[in-house]
Amino acid sequence: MQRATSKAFRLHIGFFGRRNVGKSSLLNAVTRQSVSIVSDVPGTTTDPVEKPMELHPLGPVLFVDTAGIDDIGALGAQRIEKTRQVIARSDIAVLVTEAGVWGAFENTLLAEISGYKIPVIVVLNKADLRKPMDEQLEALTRRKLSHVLLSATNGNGVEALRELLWQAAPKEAAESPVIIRDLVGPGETAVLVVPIDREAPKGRILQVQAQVMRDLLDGMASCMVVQDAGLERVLSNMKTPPSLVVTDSQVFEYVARVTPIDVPLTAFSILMSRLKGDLAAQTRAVLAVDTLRSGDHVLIAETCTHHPIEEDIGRVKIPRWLEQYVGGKINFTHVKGRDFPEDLSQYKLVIHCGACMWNRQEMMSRIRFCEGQGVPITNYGLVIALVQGILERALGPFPAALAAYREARGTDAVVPEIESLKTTSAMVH
Ligand SMILES: Nc1nc2c(ncn2[C@@H]2O[C@H](COP(=O)(O)OP(=O)(O)OP(=O)(O)O)[C@@H](O)[C@H]2O)c(=O)[nH]1
Ligand code: SF4
Ligand SMILES: [Mg+2]
Repeated sequence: MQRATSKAFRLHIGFFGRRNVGKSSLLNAVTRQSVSIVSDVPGTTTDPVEKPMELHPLGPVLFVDTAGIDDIGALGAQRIEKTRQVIARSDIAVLVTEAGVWGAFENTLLAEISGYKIPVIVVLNKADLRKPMDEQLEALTRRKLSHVLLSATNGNGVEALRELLWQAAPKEAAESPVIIRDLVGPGETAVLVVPIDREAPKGRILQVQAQVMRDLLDGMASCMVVQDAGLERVLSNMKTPPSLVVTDSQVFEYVARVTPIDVPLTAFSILMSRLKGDLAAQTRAVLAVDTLRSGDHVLIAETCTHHPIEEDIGRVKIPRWLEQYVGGKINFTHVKGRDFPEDLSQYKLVIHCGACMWNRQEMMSRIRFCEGQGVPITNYGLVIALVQGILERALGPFPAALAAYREARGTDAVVPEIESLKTTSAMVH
């Protein structure tokens, strides 16, 4: 069977399944918005409901919620045909069902999806009501079907679904993830603050800085690169304020002071957390800093084995700032590259570099490893922003992470536009 060409460059992700399994609820949970009408009356969704959004780090996607098509007689051929058309233009299919629910309908749907040779992810929804029997899970594993236990009602499993979507995405999408170009539109300007101090590498700039510049160029945006000392002058000379200032987190506090409050600001390492890791989870984890007491153990991990700049941040600056913040002595352990303790039980917190040299899967597996041991893992830039009192500002460009932080901290969570402050036409190229 020939696949219909996707109508645009967005990755199309379709939600399919019987009526009432929670497809529309899942769309709302993934987008954190009320996009599709939910009700306990089977057959609520009659026509496909589309929601374009930024799904980091994949970039622009189009989620499509479809009508449940189990009861052919009651629904009519037209509705079934519409759902079929969505299958035909999907890049990834999400087959939604519930614990204990799998029959001829799911097998037929799966066969139809397989005909288009697109990856499929099975969601066992309503996990808050009941867990699947072992046999159902074993059958999915035997058939090599990616699956996730999820509750659209309480949100458990939604992050795992995002991860599976990332893994299932066609290679081209995964190879050119969005770093910054969703935040700075075509024709707009970003200011990048790159301090050149004793530790700066001679005659070159860091890979992460080069990657950010390249991503801006890909998005037809421009950038000004400036040292911290020149920032104030550059900003005051600009006729139009920049769409974003991105700084090396070592000079975060100073840059926050001289950048007008209405200009969005973040750090290279926070962009990296979004790209390589899980910004919302790493942001929630940074709250562990507030629970640190004198004598606690903290693990500081760096991906590069030789890197004087990060070494200075990891070995000198972060320890100094953290001890000042906590008001006591912390026991720091430093690890590099793939060295990582098997047993994390003595650590209250893991602080990781931006991992710009690693691929996302490697960083995510480290995050999952720490989470599996119940130890929060955060990121250099997030810790520095917190101890310098500018975390909320640094998260301004990432409303979903900011909401996750506020929710974890127990303050009013403002429900944001998902992941991205704005979607610009930069994505259309
Ligand atoms: N407890 C629980 N209820 C859920 C969950 N997800 C959906 N529901 C409920 O299941 C019912 C159906 O949800 P919908 O999202 O409308 O289901 P749908 O698959 O879109 O249904 P159709 O549009 O009719 O095909 C609603 O009453 C939801 O509140 C869940 O994870 N847990
Ligand atoms: S991988 Fe980590 S240590 Fe290496 S340059 Fe990137 S942020 Fe720095
Ligand atoms: Mg529905």
